Amino acid sequence: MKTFLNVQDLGDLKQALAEAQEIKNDRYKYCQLGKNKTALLVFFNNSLRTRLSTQKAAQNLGMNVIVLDVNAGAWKLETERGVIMDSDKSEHLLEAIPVMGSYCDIIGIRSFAGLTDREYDYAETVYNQFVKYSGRPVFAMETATVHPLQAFADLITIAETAPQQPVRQPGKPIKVVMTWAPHPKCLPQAVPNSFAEWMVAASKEASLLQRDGSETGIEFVITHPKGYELDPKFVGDARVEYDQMKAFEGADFIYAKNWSCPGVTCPDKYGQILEDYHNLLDWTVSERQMAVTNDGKFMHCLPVRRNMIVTDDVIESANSLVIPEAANREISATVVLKRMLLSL
Ligand code: AN0
Ligand code: CP
Repeated sequence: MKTFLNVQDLGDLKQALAEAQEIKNDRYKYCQLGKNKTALLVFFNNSLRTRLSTQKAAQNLGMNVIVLDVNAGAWKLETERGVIMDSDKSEHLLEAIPVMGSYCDIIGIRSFAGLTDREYDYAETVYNQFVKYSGRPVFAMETATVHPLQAFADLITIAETAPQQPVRQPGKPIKVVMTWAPHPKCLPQAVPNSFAEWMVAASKEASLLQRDGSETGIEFVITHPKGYELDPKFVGDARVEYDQMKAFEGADFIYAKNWSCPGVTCPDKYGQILEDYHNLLDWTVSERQMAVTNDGKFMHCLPVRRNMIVTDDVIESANSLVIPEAANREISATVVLKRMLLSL
């Protein structure tokens, strides 16, 4: 595996889940694979989970790890070609990338969307420059439009929790609902894009998960206020239900996330908040909505703002998966790095 951006990069999901289980059973099984290999993790944005879990994953595989916080001590980088560099940016990414590539074997990139120029963001300009100029395999640690390490960890979490969900009707697929929730800041669409992309791919496999001793598939539903429609490239033919309570009915998993306007149905509003969050606080996930689910589990990628996205009661309940979900980031990253090491 030379790149990791989209679900297709991982290939067969059943196989990927089996590899995740193998790593979970013994996370040091491939501790010789990365000997004398170096992972460089480049952060243009803040992180807690991605930084720690990816570093741990590389160490599980016996790799050396270098972490670079671009905004804390490196030269400020210009990312656009053609500009006269008379601002505070001392170095161009087009020199910095091959230099970084010369010190490592695999590169991870965290570079969020700017949320002003949709075309620039959705072309994955920064990530693709790393692919083109580093000469190394590159994986996304949340780029402008995707966060595949998160989505893979989410799939692992759902797969291992699904067998414990109560069965309402035998043969019924596991119902997974992704809900928009309020937030005071403009956030990227990377997490919901990837979660949708991965759930759509998972729902195409009729027998990916286990429940009640038999194999079952996924029914995926997205709910959000009008205007927050995600890019069809990621949501495909997924069902969108604008009535949040209706979407939650019978759900086995609730996946909450805020995102700013993706600019699909209103291109001039790309990256913006469409309506003051004070008017949309009934979208905050609370016991009121959870009551109509099938004893639904609550998921969020974290960091989460309590009592904006989700109430204290729901995130602290026995049905909250946020901590095991974050722990599975080490597993998803170990599988991805293992695959990349095997392709060197
Ligand atoms: C980021 C986002 O929404 O994309 C990172 C989530 C993993 N969240 C914030 O900036 C709060
Ligand atoms: N979920 C996630 O990627 O968290 P961080 O932003 O803390 O890495």
